[in-house]
Amino acid sequence: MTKSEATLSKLLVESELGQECEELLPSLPRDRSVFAEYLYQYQGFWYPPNLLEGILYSQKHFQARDSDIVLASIPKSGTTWLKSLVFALIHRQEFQTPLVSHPLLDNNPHTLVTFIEGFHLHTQDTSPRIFSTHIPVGSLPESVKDSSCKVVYCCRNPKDAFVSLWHFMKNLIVKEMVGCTMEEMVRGFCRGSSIYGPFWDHVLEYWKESRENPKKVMFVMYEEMREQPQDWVMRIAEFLGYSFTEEEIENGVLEDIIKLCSLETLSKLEVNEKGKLLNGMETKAFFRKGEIGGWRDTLTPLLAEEIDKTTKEKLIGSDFRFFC
Ligand code: PAP
Repeated sequence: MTKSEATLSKLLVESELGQECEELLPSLPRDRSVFAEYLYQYQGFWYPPNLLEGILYSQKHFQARDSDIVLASIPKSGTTWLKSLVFALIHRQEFQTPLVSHPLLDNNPHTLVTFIEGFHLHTQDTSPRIFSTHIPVGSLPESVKDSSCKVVYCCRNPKDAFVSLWHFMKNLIVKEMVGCTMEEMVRGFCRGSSIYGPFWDHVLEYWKESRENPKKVMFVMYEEMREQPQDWVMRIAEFLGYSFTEEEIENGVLEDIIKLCSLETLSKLEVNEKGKLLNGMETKAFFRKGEIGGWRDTLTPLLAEEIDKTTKEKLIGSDFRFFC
């Protein structure tokens, strides 16, 4: 077993499960998967055991504060980028020369923002606290729903998100993936049995929540942010109560933040080229092409059609449309 096999395996499967999770697992539907030996279905969504453990723990113990910021997404929809942008915009007074000296130059965005499902591993005493999560809206800890904390949800079109996940898993050489064909993984993705899946339910539930509760949940699209980053970062800042002033914009503060957080800048930093997260994952796995419609290089027309078919079915009755 190579080092990266060992570490991912550790992240997804082998961490010691608490008693509650051990007792719950046998009662849950399970499905063979490439992400772990089995994914388990809990409250309508699919997880490897140790992420389920983290979700159960956070549902019980996570205490949101009114000032907290929660960045939510389903994997591979722009999490790393959103984390860096929000961290930089919230802390822009403290770090006024972001292109010269800034925590994001020496730390991967995932280490600066605490993952709710893993929050028992970290503490964070700054205010506001910034958290991230992939937990579906219906399974968020009650305190997130009950407090006045703000949630920003980032979505991406399903084909690019799938392809990004495929490359991520391949890069980490997941033991279980050896021999797994893309057809099998597309099939699992479309029937919902994918990490934090069903993808579409995840997106649609946050979309609905953002419509019903727009002061609480802001819904952004990766593709729209790629096309108009200035506009969207300003909107996110306003939503969070940290609007940019005209003076800041004239002085290039917004522009510098966007440059600092760009794929081009972040992916070339040593910490992101050669670093590792605490769980052993290589930071370079989080940066690839960041394209809109890049799925064409990886998916055959037939597989793309399969995903499109599921998208069409899932969107029946909804006013939501993916960017492409
Ligand atoms: P995560 O959910 O595991 O944290 P996430 O960051 O959501 O992953 O997704 C990674 C994708 O975001 C990659 O897309 P790709 O595979 O299609 O290339 C990655 O390249 C892209 N990405 C990472 N950082 C940035 C950034 N700063 N700006 C734009 N895209 C980015």
